[in-house]
Amino acid sequence: MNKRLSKSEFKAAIESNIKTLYRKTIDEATVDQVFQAVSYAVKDIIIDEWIATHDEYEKQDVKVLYYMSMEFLIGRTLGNNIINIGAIKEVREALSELGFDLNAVEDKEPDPALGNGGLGRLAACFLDSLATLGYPAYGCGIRYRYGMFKQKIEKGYQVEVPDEWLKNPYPFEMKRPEYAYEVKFGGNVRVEKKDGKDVFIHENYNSVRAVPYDLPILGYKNNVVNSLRIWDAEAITNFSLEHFDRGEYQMAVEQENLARTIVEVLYPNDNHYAGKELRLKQQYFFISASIQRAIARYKEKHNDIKKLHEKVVFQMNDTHPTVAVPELMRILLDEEGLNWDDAWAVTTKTCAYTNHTIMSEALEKWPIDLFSRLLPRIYQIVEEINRRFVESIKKAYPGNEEKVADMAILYNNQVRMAYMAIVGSFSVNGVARLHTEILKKQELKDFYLMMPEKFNNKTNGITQRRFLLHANELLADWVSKKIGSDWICNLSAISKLKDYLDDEKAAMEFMDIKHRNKVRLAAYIKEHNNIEVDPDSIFDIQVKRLHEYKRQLLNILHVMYLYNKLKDDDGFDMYPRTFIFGAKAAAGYRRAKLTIKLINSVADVINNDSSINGKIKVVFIEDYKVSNAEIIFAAADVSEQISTASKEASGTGNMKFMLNGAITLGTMDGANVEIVEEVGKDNAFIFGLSSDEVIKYEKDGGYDPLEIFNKDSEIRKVLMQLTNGYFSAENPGMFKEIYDSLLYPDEGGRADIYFILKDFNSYAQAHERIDKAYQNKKAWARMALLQTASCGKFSSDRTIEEYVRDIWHLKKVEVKMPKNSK
Ligand code: GPV
Repeated sequence: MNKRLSKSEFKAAIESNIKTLYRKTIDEATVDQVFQAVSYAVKDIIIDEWIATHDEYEKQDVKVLYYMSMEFLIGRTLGNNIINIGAIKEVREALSELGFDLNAVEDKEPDPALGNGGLGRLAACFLDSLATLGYPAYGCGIRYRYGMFKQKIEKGYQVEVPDEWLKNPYPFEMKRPEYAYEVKFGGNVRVEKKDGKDVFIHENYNSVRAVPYDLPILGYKNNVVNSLRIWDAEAITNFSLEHFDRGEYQMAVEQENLARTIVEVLYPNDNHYAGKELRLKQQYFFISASIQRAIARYKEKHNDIKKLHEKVVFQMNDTHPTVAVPELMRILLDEEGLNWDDAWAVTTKTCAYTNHTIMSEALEKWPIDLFSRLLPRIYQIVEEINRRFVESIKKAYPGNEEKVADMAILYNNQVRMAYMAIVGSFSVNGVARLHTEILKKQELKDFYLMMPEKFNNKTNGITQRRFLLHANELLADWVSKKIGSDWICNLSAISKLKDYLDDEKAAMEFMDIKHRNKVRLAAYIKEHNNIEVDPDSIFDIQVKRLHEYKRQLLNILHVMYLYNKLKDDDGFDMYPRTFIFGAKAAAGYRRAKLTIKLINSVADVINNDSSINGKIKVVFIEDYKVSNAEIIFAAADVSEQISTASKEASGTGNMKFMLNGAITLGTMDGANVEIVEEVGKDNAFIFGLSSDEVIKYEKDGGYDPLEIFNKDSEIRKVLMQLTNGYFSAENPGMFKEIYDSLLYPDEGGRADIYFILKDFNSYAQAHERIDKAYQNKKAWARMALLQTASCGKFSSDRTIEEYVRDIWHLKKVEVKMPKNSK
């Protein structure tokens, strides 16, 4: 860090910004205004580094990664930016002398929520790591006017409220109108012969202008500033008199509408494909703009487009950006004049694909009529990609028509996006070892057999800079005091904490910090839920999107079971437990929303029953998001990672809890497997079916939840409470749907498809082990400290280094700042 502002320089900058932005003095300013003023002061420093970084990239003519994602769940950036420019002390003191508290100021930032959950947050962690490691990269995404909705809980029900994150100007973004591109939809394609060659002319289309906004992504104290480029849409036609005169009013209205709707809102679906036309428009919109820009940038310095892959790599975050494959082909064929084979060679050396799920309901399969109507030229190219691919299947498996049916990109009047992504990419990766193995052996077996060299694993990771350094200052300081601060940029160094495992004083300090973080969360809960929780109870937390496969239902059914035991069984006792939930349900996901209502109904009854002496409290934290997640992870004792084995591709919350010293209660699913490998199976609470067992039941049948229901009176009692109004006196039938789903076959002919009753007893036993373990304070402290000490592998820095080594082949860049530049 060469450039530093002193405390008094920050003070002066803040005061002067208040003056120019609001014509006020600092004593008249609101906290909101101070947030803006501080942000501009910080941005001013960032800009110099941003310029220097891009100058360096230019000078070294580096290879650039374009990380293409429909979602970037970056969360608030002011606090992180202050840390990363190394000015936390100066800014905090400057503000304090001006009469403001930095935390309160940070709280005024809207939480940019351009993502749903794990997939979007992973993209944000990756950007953080790329910048910190000094790799040239752009995030490419959409500037949704409304991000993930805000969740309100009213009478126990989720209510969605629009997220107006752009209501006030967002101080860190920069509009870059000089890099605007046109993106075309609809119309038709006319073929003309020109010099004996077919030329494809797209006509009668509607179009919008894609205009990028850049958000700075700061590396940690290294002067590197990459960009997250999010695209806004503007109308190309404006309502000029000319158009009225020419009768093009209709066209002008249409294009205005297209521009307005295309970036209006993030689809709030996680792990679910809804097949909406507007969603496909969003996909093509940001992909076309991003690729047009990437190619224009490449051509500023290079004239051989056939070597594009030497300087450019496109990573597709799940299948949502897969139109990148035919869009790149279109540009190479129609605009750069390459022949098919050359264009295909370039494309398949430039694109790479990450798979994030095996859930069949998440697989994108666009109806051909919709796809071809919206993207006629792109569809022609997809047809040709498919025709050639089908030929190669036939060559590899002569006479095997089944293979063609199983693998063709176009099948059953649908475009199978995952298959196009695989065929068009040089790399296909899963996000945890188990997940990648399932892809290779089951879901994508045919593709793996045909092109094994493409498949690889990249186990997910998280950034310790946000989820420990920023989220848990007390613990971060303590760790640095014990072992130095290497862990901030090299998380494997945190294993040095293992020297303290049997140091009782250290373990007690660790638990004391946990306690203080529990007090902080308890205060948050008191303020937001008006529920008193005891920081001495076990904080047992499940926060993540609400989805049946994640099994929040198993968790709350088990809470009901414990409550029954406390009421019915005089011999039963338990250590006080606070069960904390946080989860948004997709707006149209009825059963998920009903589960939220169930959790809140159970909470109402239990929290108000004084006969159980506060042994159980149930809290549903409203509006779970990145900013409150930071408070939640820091305060957890137990991390609930209880998905049906094989369903959670990786999970990343599991890693955030581990980093903060919470112990995993989980199934052998996703990255839990690797977490257990790091801490040892005696230092995790593992239960339930294995993924092989689940897959076998799914294939061969043989599981009947009614058998369990009939045999097990405790489970039966819990289930009956779903239909007898025990937790919903006002409407006894309210939870009947959930009851039915557990016992009776669905349209697919199976009941309890997430094996909740099957895993119930094993889950309950794991909870008993926790109850027992927690009562041995010393042993628990050791186990908790061991979690933090063992999480080195789960840094997104490690993940990024693996992507670089195996897929992206980027070169690290150093950015030096002239001394005292201003
Ligand atoms: I596909 N994931 C997500 O958050 N949204 C999606 O639409 C899809 C996947 C998640 C997986 O469910 C997690 O297991 C995984 O950790 C995460 O993506 C990041 O890879």
